[in-house]
Amino acid sequence: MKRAPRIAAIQDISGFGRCSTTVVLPVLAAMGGECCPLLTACLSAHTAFPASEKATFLDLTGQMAGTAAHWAELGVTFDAIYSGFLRSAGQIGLIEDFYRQFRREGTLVLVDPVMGDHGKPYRTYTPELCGRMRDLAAQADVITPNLTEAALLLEEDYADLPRDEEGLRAWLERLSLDGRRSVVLTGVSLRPGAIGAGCFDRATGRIRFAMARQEPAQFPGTGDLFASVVLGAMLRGEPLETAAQRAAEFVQRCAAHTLALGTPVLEGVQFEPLLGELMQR
Ligand code: PXL
Repeated sequence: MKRAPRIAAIQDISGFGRCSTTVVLPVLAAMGGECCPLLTACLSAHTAFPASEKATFLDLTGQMAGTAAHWAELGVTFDAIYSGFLRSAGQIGLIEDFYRQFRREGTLVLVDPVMGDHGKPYRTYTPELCGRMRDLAAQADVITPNLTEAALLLEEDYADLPRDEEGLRAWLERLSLDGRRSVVLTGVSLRPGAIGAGCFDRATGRIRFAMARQEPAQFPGTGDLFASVVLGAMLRGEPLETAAQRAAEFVQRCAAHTLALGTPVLEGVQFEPLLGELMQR
């Protein structure tokens, strides 16, 4: 019996706006993965939309331990455990419990330390929650921070962000915790017109940059898209830098396609018609 790589995806579901589960699940499925959502919350839409009293948020923290217990009873095993946007320190404790229950030799643990963007933490990310995210990320095999999140993980000022390759290499080394975890640092640009990721691969100790053409807009949910493609590719056996290159190019093509169609930026990228590019024939 050979089954598809199985992923526990610890994410919220935001009904409108293309992020978290509505991105992670289709992308991993297209790449041949079986995605099992362990839902943290149910929202009407992602939080980048303007605040509205009509926005709904249902906290599902109370379901998480019971879901894990049922999965354990069913004898479910996972090839990867992937977490993203989180709401509370309590959820992080539950993920640590989940690692204790389900992490085995060879389980790939990816923490996307979603905490902020453009130099600022998201409004729900308190210093305490950022500290706990740092603890969680310390247990990961791979992390996929953007530059804002890297600064928060390193407790550096965003104003002191490295601007050149040498400085980025130093941050990548530090983010690797002495080579213990792989790092895909997103939103990195080494020259005008190109953007992508700096990668530290703990398997080789090497740093490489995976770049693609920069499109003139930034869409919500592209961090989730990037991390999901990286994970899907790694579960197919691709090395980290190949996985990151695939992700950088896919996100660029989704952004270009969406810009050509002209839909609102807050609705995220129209990745759906391009999912076929991720499939292996
Ligand atoms: O893309 C990360 C993310 C996930 N889930 C929710 C969000 C965001 C980013 O803003 O609001 C609810």
